[in-house]
Amino acid sequence: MLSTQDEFMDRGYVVLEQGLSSLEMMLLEKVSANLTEHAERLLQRMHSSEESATEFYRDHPEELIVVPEIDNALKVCRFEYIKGYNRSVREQIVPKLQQYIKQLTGDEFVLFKDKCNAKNPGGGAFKPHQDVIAYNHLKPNYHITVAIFLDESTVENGCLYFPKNYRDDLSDHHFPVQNTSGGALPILPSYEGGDRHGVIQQEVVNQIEWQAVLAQPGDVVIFDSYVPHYSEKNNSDHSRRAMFYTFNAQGYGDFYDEYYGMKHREFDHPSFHVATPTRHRKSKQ
Ligand SMILES: O=C(O)CCC(=O)C(=O)O
Repeated sequence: MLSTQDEFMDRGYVVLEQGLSSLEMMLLEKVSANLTEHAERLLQRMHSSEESATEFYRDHPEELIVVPEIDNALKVCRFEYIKGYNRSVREQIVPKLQQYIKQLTGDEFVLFKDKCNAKNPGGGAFKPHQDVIAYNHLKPNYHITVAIFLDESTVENGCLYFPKNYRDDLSDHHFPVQNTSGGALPILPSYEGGDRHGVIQQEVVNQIEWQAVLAQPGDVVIFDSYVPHYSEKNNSDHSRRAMFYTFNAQGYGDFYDEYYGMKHREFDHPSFHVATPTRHRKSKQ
């Protein structure tokens, strides 16, 4: 049987059941409730002033970033910049996640970005993608994300799907690789531009054996930025909220402020909307 570290290196992800305690989950529930309320107020404000998100964020570089659902400008699809906004996350949650990553990789990692996906009923399908495509404009070429589920994540409400082992499935191909601190990892062919920007090409998706990764509140899924993943729409009556904290190796430097500086200045940049069900200016919706 593989150790957790070997499983992570082999497959690109691991699940830590109940990786966060009930106290930590209570804290995150509180953060999520406060920030969701704030995010809803921001969407109302942009809607009633008819100010575009691009204009709003250019003028408010310290604000929580909110992205609405593709078919409803007032419904929060996700919010971001959680550490920038919330001290308890910064001081209590981020250090714990850093410890987990150190146990897996032996290295120190720093926070690169963070977000909470609301995954409302009827919304929120994410097409198969590699996260690294969205980060390629910045120096670190390897990232590790810790996904924390605030709600039970089921097939019905749109859980994540990961490959059993995509590198084995695709071993007959010679896709370009990037040399990273996690090894030589492939960049899979994806569509460029438009609404499918960053979505892995269908013939490659079809060659991968996918599995649903179910999770309870408090479970933690840790995955690198090369492992392909997707999720379906939420077909239940309740939201499936999950937070995603993405880190890069400290040796590359700390990019959190640069990443969110760019996001506040260039809200519509296609790199920030890879394979997501979100509304932005270049979307046809
Ligand atoms: O929240 C989800 O269902 C999927 C999230 C995801 O794949 C992403 O944000 O890259």
